Amino acid sequence: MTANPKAAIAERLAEARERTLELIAPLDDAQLNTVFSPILSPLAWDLGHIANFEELWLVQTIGGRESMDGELGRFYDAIENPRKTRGELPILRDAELRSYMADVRERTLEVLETIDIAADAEDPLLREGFVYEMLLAHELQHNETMLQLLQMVPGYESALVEDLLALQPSVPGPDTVVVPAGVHEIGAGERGFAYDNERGRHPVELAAFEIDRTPVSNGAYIELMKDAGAEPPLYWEPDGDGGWIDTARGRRAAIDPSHPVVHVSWEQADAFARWAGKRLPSEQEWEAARPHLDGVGHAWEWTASDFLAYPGFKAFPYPEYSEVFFGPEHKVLRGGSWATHPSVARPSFRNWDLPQRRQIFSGLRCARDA
Ligand code: AVJ
Ligand code: FE
Repeated sequence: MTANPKAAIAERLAEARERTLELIAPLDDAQLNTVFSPILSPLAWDLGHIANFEELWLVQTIGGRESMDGELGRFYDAIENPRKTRGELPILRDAELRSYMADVRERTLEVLETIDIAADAEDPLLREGFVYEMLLAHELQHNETMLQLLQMVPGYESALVEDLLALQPSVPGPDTVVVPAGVHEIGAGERGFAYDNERGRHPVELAAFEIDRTPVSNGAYIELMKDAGAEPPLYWEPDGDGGWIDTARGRRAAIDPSHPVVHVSWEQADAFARWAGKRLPSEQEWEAARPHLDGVGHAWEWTASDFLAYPGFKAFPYPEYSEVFFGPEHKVLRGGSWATHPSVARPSFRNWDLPQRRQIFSGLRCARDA
């Protein structure tokens, strides 16, 4: 790290890009262009979208420059183009894609030299370097989306993925912590980077509750399958011997019963909690209990909460990040997974998805009224 804030930003942008490129290094162009699932984009779309988002915010909006190709933005608009249509779009591919990514980055660094990112900068996009933090978070979040897709790529092997998976904790459970009734401050404070949906920080009164110290393990989930006939997580297949194996990335790997379960839907998570005589925590309970919890950051944890605006919500800097997704159709996930870069997973960070989705690295932890 360096003391010069602009050099520090440039360095972090470079690190995020290195991670992006490391993830795709084992793949050829044909694999980057392949649609593996209707609910995920081809990797080439994520790459072009990462660069186009950067061009839009750091070059056009902040730098006041014209777009390099007026048409491109349309194909990389996530709202206009549902994931299942992204394979047919005339997106950038192969060498053209790589040079667009590099050209945008060159312009980004030129613009960075000309602007004022002081803590009290007049433009809220620049204050405390907000728009750069947003860009970094965006690329790193898309790294996780890419890792979701990479689970579907047969033969994909990466030292980075192996290293991250090797950090999976054992989650012995069920050890619980009681959080007494009281008022808890929920959401991100005024200072520091956060998305609009994490603000404003507000008090929430919670009844006393008990919550597991660790997320649910594979072994515990297997008990639910045996006892209640529950569906397996995504990528699990029978091993032919009454047990289960993990087929993600086309392997046939043993399932470690002590690791947190992932790739379960909200319905599966909710069913587990009820089977265990418990329930899913609300996202407010999760955040209030966060200082006491182990195993955070290895699986996203489904909560009982719908993805809704906090009191006083104001869309910033664009309504398509959060606001258009508010409503009862999306459930909130908290925590972070092995595929989440640690800088993304603040205690106030809110993830969301449709309850039936399992391609995300989603597990759960149980709670109950105390
Ligand atoms: C917060 C993971 C639900 O992928 O839809 C990426 C993150 N938003 N680009 C998503 C996001 C815009 C978002 N999630
Ligand atoms: Fe995006």
